[in-house]
Amino acid sequence: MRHAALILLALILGFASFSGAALAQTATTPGLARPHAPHGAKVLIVSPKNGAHVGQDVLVKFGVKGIKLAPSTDTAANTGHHHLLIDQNELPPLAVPIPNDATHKHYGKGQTEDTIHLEPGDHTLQLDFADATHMQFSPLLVSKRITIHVK
Ligand SMILES: [Cu+2]
Repeated sequence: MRHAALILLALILGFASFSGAALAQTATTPGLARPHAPHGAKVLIVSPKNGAHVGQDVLVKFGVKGIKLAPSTDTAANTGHHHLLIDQNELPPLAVPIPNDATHKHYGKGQTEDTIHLEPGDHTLQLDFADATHMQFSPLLVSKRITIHVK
């Protein structure tokens, strides 16, 4: 009897925390949802290589596997475009579109490379793949964050 009461209590508490979490999620989710990444999809910086010494004009080549590269006008599922994060220690917030500025560059035409200009010194580069609404995938489709040395 006592055992059954404990089980009932556990069920009630479990339900309460579940609905609490659902409420919290509703409160923080804006209009846009994160797209689901296909299993095995991958994003990588083809060049430059991590640790490379380069000039101030750097040709960055973007790679993607297992998901279709498309312009941001294409809203089909399992498509997206590259974003290059420059000198960012953290990814942009996941609940909103990736910001569009000099250190969060969007390649909404479906580009596969760009030449960027950097000041001398060390810089980091990371690719962050996102859908037509610039929302990051779940799970994330990001490259390794590489460091390059600009002469
Ligand atoms: Cu974008």
